[in-house]
Amino acid sequence: MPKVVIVSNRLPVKVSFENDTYNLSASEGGLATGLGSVYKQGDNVWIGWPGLEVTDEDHQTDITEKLKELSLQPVFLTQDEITKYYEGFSNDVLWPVFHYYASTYAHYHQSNWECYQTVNQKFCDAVLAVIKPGDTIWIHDYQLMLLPKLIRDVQPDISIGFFLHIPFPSHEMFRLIPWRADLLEGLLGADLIGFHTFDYVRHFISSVTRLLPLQASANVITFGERSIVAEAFPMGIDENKFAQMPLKAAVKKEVEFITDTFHNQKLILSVDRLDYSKGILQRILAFETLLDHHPELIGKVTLYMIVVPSRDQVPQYRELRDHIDKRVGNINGRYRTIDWSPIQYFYRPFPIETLSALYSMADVCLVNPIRDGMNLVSKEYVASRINNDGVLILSEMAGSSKELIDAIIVNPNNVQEIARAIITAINMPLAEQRRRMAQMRSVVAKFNITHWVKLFIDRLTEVKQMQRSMQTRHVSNGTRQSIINRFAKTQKRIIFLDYDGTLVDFKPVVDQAKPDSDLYDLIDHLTADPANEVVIISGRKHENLEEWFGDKPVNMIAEHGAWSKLQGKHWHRLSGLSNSWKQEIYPFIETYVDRTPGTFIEEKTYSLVWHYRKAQSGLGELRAGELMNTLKYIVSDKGLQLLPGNKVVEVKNMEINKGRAALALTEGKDYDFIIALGDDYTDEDIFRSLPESAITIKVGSNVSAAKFYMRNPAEVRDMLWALTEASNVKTE
Ligand code: GDG
Repeated sequence: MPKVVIVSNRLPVKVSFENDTYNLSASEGGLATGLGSVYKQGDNVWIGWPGLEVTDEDHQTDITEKLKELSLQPVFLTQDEITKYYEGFSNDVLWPVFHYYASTYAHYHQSNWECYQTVNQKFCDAVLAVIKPGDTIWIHDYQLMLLPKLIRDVQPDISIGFFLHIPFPSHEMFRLIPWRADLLEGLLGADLIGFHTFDYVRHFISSVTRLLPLQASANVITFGERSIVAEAFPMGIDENKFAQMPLKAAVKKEVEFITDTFHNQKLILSVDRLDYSKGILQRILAFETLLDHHPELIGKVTLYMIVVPSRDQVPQYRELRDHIDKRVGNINGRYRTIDWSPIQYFYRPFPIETLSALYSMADVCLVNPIRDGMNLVSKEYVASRINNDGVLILSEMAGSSKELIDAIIVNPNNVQEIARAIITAINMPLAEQRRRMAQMRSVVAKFNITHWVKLFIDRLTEVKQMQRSMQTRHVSNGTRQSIINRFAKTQKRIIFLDYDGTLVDFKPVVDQAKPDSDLYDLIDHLTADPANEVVIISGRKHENLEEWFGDKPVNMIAEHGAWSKLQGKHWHRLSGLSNSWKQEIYPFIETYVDRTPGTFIEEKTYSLVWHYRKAQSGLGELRAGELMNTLKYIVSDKGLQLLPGNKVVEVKNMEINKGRAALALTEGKDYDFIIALGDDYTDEDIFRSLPESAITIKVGSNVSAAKFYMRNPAEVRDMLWALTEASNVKTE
């Protein structure tokens, strides 16, 4: 039975050591709850660090055994590894860079990077020790970015998913990291890479295509033989748990106590881990601004601020804590009255019951991170509002702001705006609160943690199936041999060969893609067999094909079918076509040439082509999209067709079509072997028009109507050479 292995830096468990014995208790985080339905089943397991250093081997064995009962498996780390891999690299490079704090907080030390590699390898060893072919691995977060590739190198077919819980920054930020390519390659070991928002997906794909020699089509990255999907999976919470908590006696008791303490006051709640990305200082400043400008609120509003200790051995975090202490002290000192303090500040964790009581009764929840991958606190507040009242103020920099659009959305750097949002929130009419909260509650209820887990796992299965179906369609040795056998048995064959991208690789300059001597040799061998009729079918100009293949015994179809030349005859132009439209369209395309350095127009008899291969990466694609949009309307009533190609946009007469041209050559002839190879959008017409018995092969991994696919021109040539050998045997 195949199993699922979850891997994260920390195991969802608290381990404490008392009276020479280890006590374990499960930690109740949202992720642990959501994944509970996965890792507690059958042989499934969750691998990670138990959260403390254990050097004694007997103790390690003891912990391992106890964890096993909980379906958990430890990776033990030394203090040195924790300092370098976790604090030094994960939290001192990846965390600040991914939260846009590169210049203030990132420190790039080679030894920390080396340790990050070593520890990722340690996790890899632990995973490899338990997995079998057919299993699924789901890796979590930025501490383990190298792990997908490390596993893939040993288990090439295994199914691997990766989810990043923090933002993926713009390429401009990400590229600052000295080891950026290794990190991307590490992630690309996965089959499915998940992020909280679509923006992070975009940033990731643009980093991949700019920093690595790889291409992506929409959200699919082609990496060697694998198609890797990057997608947004906004993480949810255990909504039901938060909706049920306020009904519990313990929580009701807490609510009573808090109500007694803060009666007649508007309570503003904030809950965060201590971190510079959470906007804690900005929040205090906004609250101070509020009191400065609205003295009528003195004594009537309280900021209840919970900060959960985190990483406070690290100097930057200690500094932040000191700063918070000081500012809170200042404000409380300035405004405090005998029975009121403006800020109730707690630097410690609270039991979930207290948290729930606060969520369920706070008039306002203020969530204003400077950057936050998702932010679960905002969703927990919403889920706890079972009466549909209360107001959420939410930073536009939190991933959750993409879903909780009925919150009051603020820019966390705009202290004045936050202060104004607090005023709006405390004065918001109940009906308005209910309208907004009901909307947000339905979003949080639907996209809960169970939904998130299911969506991710289902998509991972789909991606794997897609990869496998590509693999079965790949012309492997077996398929190749059966094509050759069929070829050898036949007497009247026609072979359609597209040129660019099929017989030769794409070159930066159009005219550089001239045939080489190996290709000429190959054509000579193919045409030496009288049973073979070879057709070069291309979008190139007929002058081009004539220059290259004019003296070869081949048929030629140029400009996608506008021109054709049968072996030994003259070039013939498709009749009844007009190209007067070119005068009108040319100036449109020319404006794109003027605006986009490195691009040019190629003019053919019945088409105009805008080439952008040498344009700045990204800009060319952007302009191509614009150009397509502009031309879409202009061409529709002119009988023209728009073709997006490999770094080109082409406009041509609709009547011209490679499929029709191919059909014209095959119709009424009794070929017993038809094969067509092509890489382009336009070759799809050939694949579709040929009879069912034809062998159609797409070069490249995009979706295609072809029956099979090959990876590149080298594979194509290899197979054609094999065919010539088969026919040599026959003609001897
Ligand atoms: C990372 C990303 C992303 C807080 N105080 C107490 C307490 N908590 C719980 C909350 C919430 C969790 O901690 C905090 O989650 P966040 O999402 O707000 O933030 P990070 O810890 O930074 O998490 C973040 C997340 O990963 C998931 O992908 O959303 O963007 O940075 O669940 O309830 N729980 C208890 N007492 C407390 O005092 N019991």
